[in-house]
Amino acid sequence: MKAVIDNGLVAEHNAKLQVNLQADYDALAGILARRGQDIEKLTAAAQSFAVALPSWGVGTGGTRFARFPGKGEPRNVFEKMEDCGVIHQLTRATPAVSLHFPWDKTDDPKALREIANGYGLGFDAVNSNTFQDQQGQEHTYKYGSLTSNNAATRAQAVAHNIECIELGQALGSKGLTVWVGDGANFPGQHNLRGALERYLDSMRGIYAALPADWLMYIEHKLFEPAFYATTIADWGTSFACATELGPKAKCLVDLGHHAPNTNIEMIVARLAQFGKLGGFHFNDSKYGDDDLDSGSINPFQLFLVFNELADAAQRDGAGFKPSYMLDQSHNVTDPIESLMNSAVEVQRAFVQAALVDRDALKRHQDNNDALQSAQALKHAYRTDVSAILAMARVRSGGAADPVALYRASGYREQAAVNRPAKAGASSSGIV
Ligand code: LRH
Ligand code: MN
Ligand code: MN
Repeated sequence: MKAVIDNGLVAEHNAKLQVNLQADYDALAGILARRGQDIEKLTAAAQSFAVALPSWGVGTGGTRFARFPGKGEPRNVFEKMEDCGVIHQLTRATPAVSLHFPWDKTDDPKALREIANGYGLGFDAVNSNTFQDQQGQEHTYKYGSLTSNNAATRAQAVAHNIECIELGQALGSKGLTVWVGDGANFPGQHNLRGALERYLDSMRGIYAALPADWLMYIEHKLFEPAFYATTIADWGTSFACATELGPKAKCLVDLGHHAPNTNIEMIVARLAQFGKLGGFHFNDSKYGDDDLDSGSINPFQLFLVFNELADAAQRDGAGFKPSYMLDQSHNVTDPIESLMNSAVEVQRAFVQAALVDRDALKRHQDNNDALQSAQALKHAYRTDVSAILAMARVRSGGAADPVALYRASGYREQAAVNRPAKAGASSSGIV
């Protein structure tokens, strides 16, 4: 694997932290042993954990109001791979990238695949984009794409999704995520049932083009840009459509796409129960689709989601493999730092959920002991597993403290020199 940051620096950094890390790790090993848990198993599990990076997350995102570009932002998909390479090199938890077309479109997918592979990166699901008009496009999406009442607009949106599948195939991707912002801003603007019928009709066309070993992920979102009625607003609609389309269609849960206080872990449990949980876009939020860093606002919710995932994995075995992806927008932090931290926070929730004593929990539930049931979860959640995460990284060749090493490496300062800003450029494609 090609090292973006000098491996000598990584070794030096880890050596400096080694004594303290080992002491913390040994102390935690003792605490866990008293609970009958083997730290080595947990560390191995942490090493096997992976969450994909959003290509659009390595540039500053911006809001509807402004974008304040950072220094040394990637200017094309190849530079995005380099930044993703740093994140994976230091965290060893992000071995895949989720691309977004046409933002990441390249004439040379072979070269992109080779460069990404060189950094130890593969490709998770590719994302289509029919929520913006693209240059030179014949029909506008102003009034909808896959749900448009204009047949030619729908055909154009279907063709774009099929092109995404073809691009993804050339890159070794195995899934297509379809999110549409289609909907209405006014009661009566469109026929609620008619819009969903047109959506399904369009999606059938895309589904028919899916290769045998591909999945299609339907991503729901409560609102925005449609503020009255979004066509695929909730998991119920997503589930109904995935069921209608067939076994290769599954539901994707973006944590930020729900009303505040929604019980997202229950949605996860429901989708898993009926075999339709396809994957995640991890992020965090306080109010809406805030796209804040994973675990930055409500880490307990993230843990509870992983608690359901651990339960589903226990019930359903190796066949249960939802796709884990980050989907965040970074406005006030260095995107590389945010993505490293977020990957570690998601990995933390995964390890904490693995700590839950499932037999004890079952016993408490069977005894209707609500207090002890809740404590069984809290006990796992309150355990500081930082030493496990750091040891997993070090053993896999990453950094004990990724953000500290990244800052010390001077990568961003060098990127600022190598990648002079283009006036008006938008690295994510979000304008
Ligand atoms: C929509 C969304 C979807 C898009 C991404 C840029 O809010 O979550 O996943 O593809 O943001
Ligand atoms: Mn998303
Ligand atoms: Mn979103």
